[in-house]
Amino acid sequence: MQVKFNLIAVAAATLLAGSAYAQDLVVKIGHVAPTSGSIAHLGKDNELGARMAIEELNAKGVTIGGKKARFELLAEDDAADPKQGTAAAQKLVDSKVNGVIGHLNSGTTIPASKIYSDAGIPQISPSATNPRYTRQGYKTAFRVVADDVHLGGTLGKYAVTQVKGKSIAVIDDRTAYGQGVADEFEKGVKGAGGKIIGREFTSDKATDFTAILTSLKAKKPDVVFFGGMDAVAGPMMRQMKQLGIDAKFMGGDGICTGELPKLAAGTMADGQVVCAEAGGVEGEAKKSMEAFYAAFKKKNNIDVQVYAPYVYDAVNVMVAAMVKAGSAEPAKYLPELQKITHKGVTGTISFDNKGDIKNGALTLYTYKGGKREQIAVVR
Ligand code: ABU
Repeated sequence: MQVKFNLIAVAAATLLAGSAYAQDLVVKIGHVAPTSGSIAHLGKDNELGARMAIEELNAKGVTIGGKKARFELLAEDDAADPKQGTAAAQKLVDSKVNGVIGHLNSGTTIPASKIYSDAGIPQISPSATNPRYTRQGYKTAFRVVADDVHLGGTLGKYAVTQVKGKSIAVIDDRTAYGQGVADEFEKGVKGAGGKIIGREFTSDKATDFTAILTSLKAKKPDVVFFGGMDAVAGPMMRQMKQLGIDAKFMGGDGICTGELPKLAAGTMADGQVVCAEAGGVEGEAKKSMEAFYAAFKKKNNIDVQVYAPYVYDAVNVMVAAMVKAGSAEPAKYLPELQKITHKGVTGTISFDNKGDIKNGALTLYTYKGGKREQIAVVR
């Protein structure tokens, strides 16, 4: 009788142990970026930042509402294409993700944001800078970087007051990001009393810029600003050199990457490029950013391109809101995300009522010896 009782007790304990495991809370975090195509190196940078955050959270153990959380990353490739972006968003909604980090590009983030908003799923973009993203009235849309009004405006003023550009040319790639940041740059130049001597455009897939560069060359620019990504900026710089255009080259965060010198293939002079990352830290706070760069390199054997630390922070701020809410259900943790203050590796993150980061910073960079070199952090 006693033996039978013991067997029942063991079976019950085994079942209980099994059910305790079954009661672990599975939290699905979606991530979307272009991991194929010409800016796949940037998409992979973002995805690796998300993977680092997820692995660390699972290793340290996080409790949400009394349950041990197990985080899963559902990573999608949108190839920087708006149609693929909305398809990826719908796939994540159908998979019942608890939240989404992404997308990388403004041109994919903006159309995808309606899908997440309709499904009530919080979305944090770590890199899309077009202001429209957070100005559509969607309560689910957040971003952890400054926007193009701040970015383009600051660079425009800098081109006139610091670079001392007297005849400034502007080119954009006609994407939501490229055209938007170039428009803001123009406003910044004019606001500082500078002169735009020409405006041309290309596309995010173009490889030959001879016609537009030849047209601008005739106007003798001393600064060329490009609104677009590094994959186009690099070849553009090579062709500027071939055509003998001796001008400073400026751009936003899309060109401000570790890959730009390689893409420019030895045609970039020291100090020729001035660009800005839409975030940044200074003083004591730099230590955590530097520690992230080192940990990223150690883990992945490659350097950060630009936005991996912002993705890492975006995952962590979303999870911090879930912990505060005691729930990973979107409707329950969304109010906590709206009022959160989170100390991340990219600085302190809290959001205004549009979902934009409060007190966003910019970091101005140049390149020397093929390496990014910080000029200043500005707010
Ligand atoms: N912010 C630069 C790259 C992403 C984008 O806004 O399209």
